[in-house]
Parts: sequence; structure tokens; C-alpha cells
Amino acid sequence: MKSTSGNDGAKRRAGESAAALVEDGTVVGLGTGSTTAYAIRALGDRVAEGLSIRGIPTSYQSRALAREVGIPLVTLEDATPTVAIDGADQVADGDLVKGGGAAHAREKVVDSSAERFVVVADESKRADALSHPVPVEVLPDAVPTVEARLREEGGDPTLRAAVHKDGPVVTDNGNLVLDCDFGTVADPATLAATLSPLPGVVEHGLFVGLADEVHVGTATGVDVER
Ligand code: ABF
Repeated sequence: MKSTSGNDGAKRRAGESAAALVEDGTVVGLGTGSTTAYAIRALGDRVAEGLSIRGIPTSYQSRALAREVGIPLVTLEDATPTVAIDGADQVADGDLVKGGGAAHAREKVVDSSAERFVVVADESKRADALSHPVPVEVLPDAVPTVEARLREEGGDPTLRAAVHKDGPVVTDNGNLVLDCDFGTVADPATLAATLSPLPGVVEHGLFVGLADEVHVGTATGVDVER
């Protein structure tokens, strides 16, 4: 969960800003990625000082980090998140592209179920319009058919390859990821509605109208966008 970018200070400020919102006795959706990791670590520090919370992780990574820092964990069967804190690959007018960590299916379930969804990001994620390739989690057998449908919709899909071994990235759910370049997305809601029902698509990384606030870490502080 360590970032190799030069934005660690900004990521830390964003993560810690979101963690400071969390109140005693609440349930927290724990997102994935290096920015959210700062929030999880800050929450772990607060738990050590007596804060009582329960976390619902969105990935194997966030579960492991939460356990490491001492946050008690539950599932969506036990509780509904009061607040969810999660990162993004790109943010434009409150809409997001997520899924760089291949965890967007669980992230969308947890983040959308929270009473308050707080996005954490550094300034490099801010854009006027979404143009980042959209991660699409796909059942393995459906890759050829979904690729064809994505091309029909004007996309250019690429099967995500694993970085440290041969073969594709496999999600926590046992599926594969197509990163689909649609260029600049003029209407994220329409594209999201087009992608969701494609047979074999488990979930896509467009998060439209879900974020309640975005904490953007800068070189000197945090901009909060609502
Ligand atoms: C997760 O981690 C993803 O949905 C998003 O792709 C990524 C952001 O990671 P980072 O904070 O490391 O840039 O939230």
C-alpha cells in the first residue's frame, strides 16, 4: 500500500483530514489505495487513543492494513457504514474514476451504502472532465464478448496485466479487468448506465453522483469540495 509518487504529503493530508471526521461509535467503510491508507493509519492511531469504531474493508489490502493498525472489522451483514473513506484515480465535478487497485466492485458496494462517502485524493487527480481509462471488472469467460461491446460503445479496452508476474491481474473476486479508454467522457452518467447491464460486466469504475465530499490534499493543506 506504499505510494511511489511524489505526492505523499498531499495524500497524507487528505487521508488525515477525512479520518478526523470519524466520530466515536461509528462504522467506517475502509477504501483501498495509498491515500486511503493514510486515513486508515490515522484511524488506527485514534483507536489506540480510545476511539471506538468498527471498519468494513473494501479489499484484501485494506483488511490487512486495518488489522495491522488495530481497527476491529465487521461486514455489511453486521452493520451499515456511517461514513466511507476511499480514494480515486480521477475526480471531475464530484464524479470519479476508480479501480486502479482493481477493488472498485467492493468499493462501490461499501461506498454507496455509506451514509456519507468521503473521497480522498491529491491534486493530481483533479480534472475538468473524466478522461482516465475506465476499469471494467469482467467475468473471465466474458472477456472477448465484453471487449467487443466496449468497442461498439467507442471504447478501447486493454486487459490489465499483472505487474510482478506473467498473466493478467485477478481481482479479489476472481475476475479480470479491462481498462477501457473512452477519451474524454462527456456524460459519465450515460456511460455508466451503458456499461452496467453488459452481460459479463461485474462492475465498472465510474462512480457518478456517489461522493458527498472530496478532500483534496495540496502542497500546503486540504481543499474540501462538496
Ligand atoms: C482505490 O485506490 C481505487 O479505486 C483507486 O483506483 C485507487 C487510488 O489510489 P491512490 O490513493 O493510491 O492513488 O481507491
